[in-house]
Amino acid sequence: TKEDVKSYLFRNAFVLLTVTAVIVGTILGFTLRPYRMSYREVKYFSFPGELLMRMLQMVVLPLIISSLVTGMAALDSKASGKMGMRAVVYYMTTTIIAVVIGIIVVIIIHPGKGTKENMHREGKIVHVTAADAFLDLIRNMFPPNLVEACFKQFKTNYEKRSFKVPIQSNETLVGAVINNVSEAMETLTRIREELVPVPGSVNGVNALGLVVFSMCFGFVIGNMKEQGQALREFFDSLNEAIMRLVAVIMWYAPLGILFLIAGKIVEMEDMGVIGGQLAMYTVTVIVGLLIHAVIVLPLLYFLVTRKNPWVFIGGLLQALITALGTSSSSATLPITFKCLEENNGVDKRVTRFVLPVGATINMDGTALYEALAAIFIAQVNNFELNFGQIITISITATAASIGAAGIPQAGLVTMVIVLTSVGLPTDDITLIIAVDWFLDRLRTTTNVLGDSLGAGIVEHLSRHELKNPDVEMAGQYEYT
Ligand code: DAS
Repeated sequence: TKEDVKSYLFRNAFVLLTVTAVIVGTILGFTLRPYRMSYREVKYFSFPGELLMRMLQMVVLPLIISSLVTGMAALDSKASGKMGMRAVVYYMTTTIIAVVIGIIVVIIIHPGKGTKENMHREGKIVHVTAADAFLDLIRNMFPPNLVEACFKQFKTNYEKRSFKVPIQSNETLVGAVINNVSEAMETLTRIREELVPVPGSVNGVNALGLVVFSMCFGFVIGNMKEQGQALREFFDSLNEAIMRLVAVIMWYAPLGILFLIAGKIVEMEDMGVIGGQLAMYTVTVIVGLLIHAVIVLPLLYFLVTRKNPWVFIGGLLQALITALGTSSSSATLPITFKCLEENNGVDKRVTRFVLPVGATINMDGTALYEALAAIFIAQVNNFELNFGQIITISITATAASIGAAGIPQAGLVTMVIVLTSVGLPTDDITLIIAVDWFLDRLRTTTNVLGDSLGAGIVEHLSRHELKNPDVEMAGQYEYT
């Protein structure tokens, strides 16, 4: 009946609006492309998209902190330990499967046939050693200053010298604004390009450190009986308030996504530079990601839960499209929360606990891409990899995906770790930069899918603990 159609449309309004946004954005982008907008015009044009990014980034930090603290506090240590173990096992298994798929497809398709001499290069690469990057990752788990950890942190190269962009850039900006605004903008872009985000960071913020702190803090206040009550209530209510803000942002999201996509299409390079090997490389990455996202992950979900994975994935559509539009799994996190909790009815005790961690460390798409790209670079260098080196690539690709921040093209930065581990030339990353913005969107979508299906799987495996909140969960804490 008409009423049914109406209620169906309303229930699916978000998804419909978002899908429409993608279609309209794509058409708009291609229509405006021939006009060859200047850098500034593109910036103006994609302004609504930039606003969406900023809104999502605005809520993501308090969301990560409040959901992890309440998530940990709501579970007793036995339940949280079990759930944590399951999540870690899921993350490791799926990441390793992703790496193996990446390696198999790149060896079978062999996109790097021929030499690299005729290939196009773009940009410059910052040199980092794997050991330094790894130590930085561990270091970041323990931020010496929590307030500072919430600020943007960048490093020139993984040396001691670390400084915050806002101060530096404002100085440059204020000085230059008087003379010429556009010169200032250029300086700003240049400064940004010379910087490398800290590993494990979200939008340059040390998210990994905050994740570790929030989990420990939540664990402690969960065990504090009456004394912890005020803090538990505070973080619970903070979390609720943030989620309400997210609900408002969701209504704006389709418009933002429309302009993010249209803006990217308008400004992207001409496809002319994408020669034979690069085109084959792109196809190889797409094939690998599709195998992982469309076959392996849904199958795993089905095998564990015996539920239809496609129904679950259908509920995630808005998060997946947001990932595609923003290229950032951390910016997508608020939407992922909404989709999982509201559309798929995943228990909040699970999402609050596993999603922030997943978004920070579990990146299947990135892991697959890191291994695949490294072997591609070996192929264009006619560099024969032995079995030991392939194993080394698998291990470093896994580490690099854990270390990669959930921000656009972070995987490209941590790629250096993989290449240096087997002695491949890091400058050859410039060979794949031309297509990376596009592949980044696809791997980000895969990352978000992996985190979400993981939440579904962990919920299923933890159903016994979840069923009995009075016994298994910290009893003094009323969960809402
Ligand atoms: N784009 C990143 C993400 O948010 C990771 C990457 O660059 O691979 O998932």
